[in-house]
Amino acid sequence: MNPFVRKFAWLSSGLAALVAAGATPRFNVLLIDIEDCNADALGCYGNPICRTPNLDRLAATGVRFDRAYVQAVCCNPSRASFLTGLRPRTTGVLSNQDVMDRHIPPEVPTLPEWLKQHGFYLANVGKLFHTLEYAEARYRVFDRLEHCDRPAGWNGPPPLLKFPSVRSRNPDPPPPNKDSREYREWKRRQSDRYGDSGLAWEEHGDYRMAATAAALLRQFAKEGTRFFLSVAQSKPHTPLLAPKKFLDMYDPTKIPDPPAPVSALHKFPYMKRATGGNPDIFTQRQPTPEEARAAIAAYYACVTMVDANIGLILSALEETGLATNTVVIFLGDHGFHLGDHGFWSKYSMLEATHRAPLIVRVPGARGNGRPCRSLVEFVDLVPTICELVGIPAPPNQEGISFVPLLNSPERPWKTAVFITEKDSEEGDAVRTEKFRYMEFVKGEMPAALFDLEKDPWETRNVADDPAYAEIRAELARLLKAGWKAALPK
Ligand SMILES: [Ca+2]
Repeated sequence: MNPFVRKFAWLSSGLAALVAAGATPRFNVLLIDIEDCNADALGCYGNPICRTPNLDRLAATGVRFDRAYVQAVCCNPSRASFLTGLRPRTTGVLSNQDVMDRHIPPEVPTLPEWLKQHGFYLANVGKLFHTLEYAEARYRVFDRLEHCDRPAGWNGPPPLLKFPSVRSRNPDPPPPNKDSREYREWKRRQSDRYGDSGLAWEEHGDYRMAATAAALLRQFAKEGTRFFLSVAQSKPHTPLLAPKKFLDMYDPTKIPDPPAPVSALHKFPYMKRATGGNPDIFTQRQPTPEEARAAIAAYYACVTMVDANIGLILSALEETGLATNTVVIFLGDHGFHLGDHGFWSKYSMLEATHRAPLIVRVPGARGNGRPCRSLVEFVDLVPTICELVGIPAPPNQEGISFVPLLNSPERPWKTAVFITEKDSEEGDAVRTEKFRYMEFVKGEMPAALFDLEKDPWETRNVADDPAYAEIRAELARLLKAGWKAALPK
C-alpha cells in the first residue's frame, strides 16, 4: 500500500464503513479550479522538474485522471460546459467572447445553483465563471463571495479576512481609458511578462484566496455547514510572474527544449502562431531558446506557488476533520502549450490544450491512490458530483457520472472524448485511445488526423495518407455521431 494511503487510512475505509452501516455519506464538495494548467507540468503527472508536493499528496490519496479532457479550448466555454454538464454546441458558449447569460437560459441550472436547490451552502473564492458580467445571475446565488466582483444588489457577508494593501511595483501603469487602443496594448504587454513578480508570496492574490478558503473551511467545520466551496487560482495563467523564492527553485538552463519543433504541419490552421505572435505570451514574435526556457521556468514557479497555496487549503481540510466527509476535486480549466510546435498559450484542439489535470478524492473510494488511464470528460463532472452527494443530476446532461472509475480506475470507459472551438479557428475534434481527428469549418486544411501511438506530439498529419483512409472515415463518422456513440458499454 502506498505510504500516503496508509497514513490516511480513513480515505480507504470511510465510505465502505458508512455503506456497511446503511448510511448515505453527506459529503461536502471542495472544487479547486486553477487557470491554464498544462497537466504535464505537475510532478504527480510525471514532470521530473516541477515540484508540486501538495498536489502529489492529493493524487496519492485520490484518483489521478491521466486522460481527462475539456470540451473547449479556453476559459469561458470550458467553464460554461463543465459547470452545466452541457457541451459547447448546446450551451452556445463557444468562445471567450460569448456572454454566458445571453446563451444559457436562466432555467438551465449551473452546478452551484443545483446544489443550492438541494440544501448546500455556497461559497466561492476568486473566479469561477468567466467574468461577473457574463454570469451575474449565476454568481448571485452564492451565500458567500470572496476575492471576486459582486453582483449588483448582492447582500452577502463582508470579506472574511482582511489583508494589507499591496503597493504596485509595476513600472508600466495602465492608461486611463479602458476602451482605448493604448489600454488594449497595455493589457497585451502585461500578459506577455514572465519572471519575478517583485512581491512576497503572501502578497499574491492567489495566496490570499487560499488563505481565505482555509479560513472558510475552519468556519464551516465549527458551524457544521454542509458546503460547496469553489476556490480559484489565477496562475499559471499569464503573466508568468511568481515570487522570487519560487523562481529560485528553477534553473532555466536545466529546462529541456520544448518537444515537437515547428515541422511538417504546413497549412495547419494554427501554424501562423509558429511564425508570428501567440495569444497571452510571446505575443509579437517567437522566443529565442533562452527566452523559452526562462518562460517555462517561470511557469513552473507559478505552478509551485499554486501548489503551496493548495497545501494551505488541504491542511485546513485535514486539521478540521472535514477531509473525512468532503469530496475534493482539483482541476485545470484547460491545458496550455509550452512551446511545442512553436505554440504558446491555449486555443487549439491539440493534446496540450485538450487534456487538463483532474484529481478527485472521495473519502472511502476504493480507487484512491491509483491513477486512471480511461478517457473522461469535464462535462462528466456535474453528474459525477451529483451522484457522490446523493442527488439526481440536472435534466438533459451530456456527460455521465464516472463514479464507477473512482472505485475501479482500471475499468474500460468511454471510447472517445470531444472538443469544440470557435476562438482562433472554428471546428470540432474527437480523440480516441489511439487517434485525434479534427475538422475545421473553413481554411485550407479541412481535416487533420494524428496517430497518437506513433506520434504523441502530433507532428504528422496523416489525414490524406491512404494507409489511414479507413480510420479517417471511421473517426469522421464518430465525430458526426457525437458523444452518445462513445459511451461505455
Ligand atoms: Ca483559463
